[in-house]
Amino acid sequence: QMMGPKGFVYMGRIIMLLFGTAKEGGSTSSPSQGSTCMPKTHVVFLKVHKSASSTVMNILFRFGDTRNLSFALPSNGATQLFYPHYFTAAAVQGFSPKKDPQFHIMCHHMRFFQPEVARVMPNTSFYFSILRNPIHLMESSFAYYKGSSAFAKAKNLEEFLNDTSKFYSASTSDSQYAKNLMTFDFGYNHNGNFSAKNVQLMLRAIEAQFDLLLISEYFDESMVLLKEALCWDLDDVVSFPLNSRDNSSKSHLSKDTIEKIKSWNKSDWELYVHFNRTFWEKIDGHMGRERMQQEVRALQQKREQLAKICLQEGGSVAPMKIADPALAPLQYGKAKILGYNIKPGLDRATRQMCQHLVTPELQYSSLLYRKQFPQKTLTPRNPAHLPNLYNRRAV
Ligand SMILES: *[C@@H]1O[C@H](CO)[C@@H](O)[C@H](O)[C@H]1NC(C)=O
Ligand SMILES: *[C@@H]1O[C@H](CO)[C@@H](O)[C@H](O)[C@H]1NC(C)=O
Ligand SMILES: *[C@@H]1O[C@H](CO)[C@@H](O)[C@H](O)[C@H]1NC(C)=O
Ligand SMILES: *[C@@H]1O[C@H](CO)[C@@H](O)[C@H](O)[C@H]1NC(C)=O
Ligand SMILES: *[C@@H]1O[C@H](CO)[C@@H](O)[C@H](O)[C@H]1NC(C)=O
Ligand SMILES: *[C@@H]1O[C@H](CO)[C@@H](O)[C@H](O)[C@H]1NC(C)=O
Ligand SMILES: CC(=O)N[C@H]1CO[C@H](CO)[C@@H](O)[C@@H]1O
Repeated sequence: QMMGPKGFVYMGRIIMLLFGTAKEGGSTSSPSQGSTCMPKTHVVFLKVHKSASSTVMNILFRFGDTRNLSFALPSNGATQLFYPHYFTAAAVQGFSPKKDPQFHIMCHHMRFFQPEVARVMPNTSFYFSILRNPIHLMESSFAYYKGSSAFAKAKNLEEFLNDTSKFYSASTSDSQYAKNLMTFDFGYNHNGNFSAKNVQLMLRAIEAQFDLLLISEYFDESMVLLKEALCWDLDDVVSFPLNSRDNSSKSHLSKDTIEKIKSWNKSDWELYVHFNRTFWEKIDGHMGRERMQQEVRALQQKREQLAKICLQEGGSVAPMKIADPALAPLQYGKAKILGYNIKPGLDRATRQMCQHLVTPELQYSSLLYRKQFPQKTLTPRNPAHLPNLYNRRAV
């Protein structure tokens, strides 16, 4: 089966959604040039692991922060929304079952479970996510989650893929990091039966629930498409890459390894190929490649200007070289995560703008938590006290 017994119920609800409240016309209903539209301020971002999603999260943080919008933040200052368990509304600080859904932006890591998300976010919310080529994703995941059960004993990704039965056990609670991570984050069984029919059902369900799927290999095009769909300005989606690795922890993969990843991550591969195709169809149908290219160039120019204004070294630097601890990203696994230094001597407003652009997600998340819940003492090291709903393994 594609899913466990409860997962089957989930699929039933998805089918209802498909024929019930499916999104009107996908998200192609974004503004065309000249027409007026209202910027969307209710947004659900499924933050898929290892897919440039930290950079997207920073864009959402800054958009909401400068407009004083409310975020669906993890309870007690936790860093994720009950991940790797299925998302539950009780994982959100300030959620009340008695009130109508009220938050503006939800963007922390979660394992997607639409019926619970709908309890927290208004029914007009815009749902989107970003996918990454599973070949790049798995290479990155191996470096970042080297300590996970499946990867810990393998010398390198080649060795792991050469004999997965030796290293991989579907029943470990962190097995998703080694197989079909995107499939898992979207709420499906990463060890499932990926028959053509099941994959089609999954794709249709995701299409019904999400307005837009972006592609991290085409990050700038993705940001242009996003601002069009949300009726935001290009300035709202300018960013510097966050949580990215230094080149020394990236490894070159052989052709053979690449083919093995495709078949090992069969479900993720099909997910990616499908939504990469619809991504380009959306560009062609909505704005055309020429206008897209113009907008991408404008976005890149804005990024370069900001780098000149903000960054002491003009770009990213190694973790050792980051002077301000408030701007130092979490170092994890074998990956060396790069960061930035802000130019000294900037005026207050510019300094704050620059700082927000390069503040790593954990620090920014804490800032937003303190802003939204000033009366609460933040205890980030304490595990959140949550009911044991959906507390099960994914097999
Ligand atoms: C956000 O809140 C702060 C503090 O209350 C206030 O000074 C600022 O004007 C608000 N900004 C917007 C855009 O509402
Ligand atoms: C959306 O939510 C609003 C306010 O909670 C409610 O009045 C409305 O009926 C809902 N619409 C749908 C289609 O569920
Ligand atoms: C992969 O397995 C083959 C056959 O078992 C072996 O000859 C080869 O050295 C292995 N390669 C790696 C990278 O472990
Ligand atoms: C996978 O699912 C298909 C139906 O979608 C079924 O025909 C097939 O037997 C299943 N395979 C396994 C190994 O369970
Ligand atoms: C890292 O690799 C990328 C792509 O190969 C390259 O463009 C970039 O210049 C490299 N960065 C450093 C600091 O070597
Ligand atoms: C993604 O789409 C682009 C544009 O059509 C294409 O060039 C590329 O090969 C596609 N990638 C994959 C993995 O399908
Ligand atoms: C290369 C490889 O190990 N592929 C595996 C991918 O996963 C399916 C089951 O989901 C296995 O049958 C393949 O052997």
